[in-house]
Amino acid sequence: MSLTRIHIDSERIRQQIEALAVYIDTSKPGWTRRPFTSWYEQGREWLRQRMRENGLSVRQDSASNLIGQLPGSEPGLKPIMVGSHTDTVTGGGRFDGIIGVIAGLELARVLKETGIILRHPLEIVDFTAEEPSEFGISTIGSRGMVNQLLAEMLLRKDPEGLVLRDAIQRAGGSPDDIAAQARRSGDVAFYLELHIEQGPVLEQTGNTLGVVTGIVGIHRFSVTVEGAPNHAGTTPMGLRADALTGSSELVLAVEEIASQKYAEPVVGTVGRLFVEPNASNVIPGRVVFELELRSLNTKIVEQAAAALRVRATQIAERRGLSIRLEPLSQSDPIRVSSEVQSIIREVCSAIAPTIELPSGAGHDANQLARIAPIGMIFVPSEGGRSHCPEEWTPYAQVATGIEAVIQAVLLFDQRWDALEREDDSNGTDSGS
Ligand code: HGY
Ligand code: MN
Ligand code: MN
Repeated sequence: MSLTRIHIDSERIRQQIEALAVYIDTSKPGWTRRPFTSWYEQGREWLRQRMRENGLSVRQDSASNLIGQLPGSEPGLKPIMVGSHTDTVTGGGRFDGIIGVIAGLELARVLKETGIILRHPLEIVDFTAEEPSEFGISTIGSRGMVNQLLAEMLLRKDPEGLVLRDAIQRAGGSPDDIAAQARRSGDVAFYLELHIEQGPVLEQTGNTLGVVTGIVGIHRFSVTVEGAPNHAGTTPMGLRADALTGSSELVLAVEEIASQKYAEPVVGTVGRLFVEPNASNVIPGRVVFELELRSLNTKIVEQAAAALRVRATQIAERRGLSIRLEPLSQSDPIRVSSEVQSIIREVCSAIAPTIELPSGAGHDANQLARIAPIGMIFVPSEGGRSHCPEEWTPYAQVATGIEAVIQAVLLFDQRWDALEREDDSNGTDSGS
């Protein structure tokens, strides 16, 4: 495919990423901008101004997603949506999610400067709270947009007692309207997200762009292990019901079970754990931790989760503990349709060395796939690192990814009707 190239100034990209990167909680390591915090709101105010400067009209929807809009030349068409998230994990980096939103700003800037008017309306979205939040739920804004933010979830509290629905209200949403205002299947013509790979494949294969073929589903659980708190000095080893050693055995079981051979890869992680009473001379009486399992195939995740439940029962019986695994949140794996992949591949391979690959990270695209065809484009992560201060992508590679997004939107805008007839629409894969 011959493309009229669009030059994206990597210096401007650097300035925008670095400008947003100042709105962080400097008491935490790396770049930390947790959702529903003052730093997050300051970052969103910066984003509102950039959206307006680039000719977008700005609003927030009922789930508090920040949306910049442009009308299309054929208003009857549904919008093309480009977005991602600007919240980070604690101790995260400057690129995860952020470059997908910056790509949307650049697209709006190019349209404004060239005078190109797309056939479809355009929406640039900063989805609220994509990362696992203090409420135990990730992709809060995109779940809300597609009516997957259930009543039970809205009533969840964070450790300080803040209720999620109130957090959404404070952030500019209107939780009571989420269900009524949710987007339904067909309300969005196409969703495209630029993201860092957060893994090693692009770098190790010498590619600059990745055409995402699928996105893992994530099942997260809260595990509560209860034993008997007791004196660390006077309680003989054989008479203990130690909640932490029992938890440690189960954490190692997550690693063991996820490392077994399955038809498709599985990963399992425990990244967050609380010990009570957390004192050096008290045998831990209670431990609460969060565990997550991921795969492109739901049935395999369910198989691994079932094996973990069996192991938890065995550990509980042997150690005189009670162990509860409670579902926290779940996202379905996504297969990107072959038609979407081929258009993205056509664009990317005309711009830079390109490879197809699945995403081991979850994204807002997992939720948007419930109502629209989705596509994702990756750029490399240096050393495959992410969710840490070492997260790094050369600005020139970010600029290449942004050009790929802009070129892909221009192409989808022209070819969309053919795509709409496409039977092979992507769907959530329930692990067939
Ligand atoms: O956890 C994830 O996969 C994503 O970075 N939120
Ligand atoms: Mn992330
Ligand atoms: Mn992300």
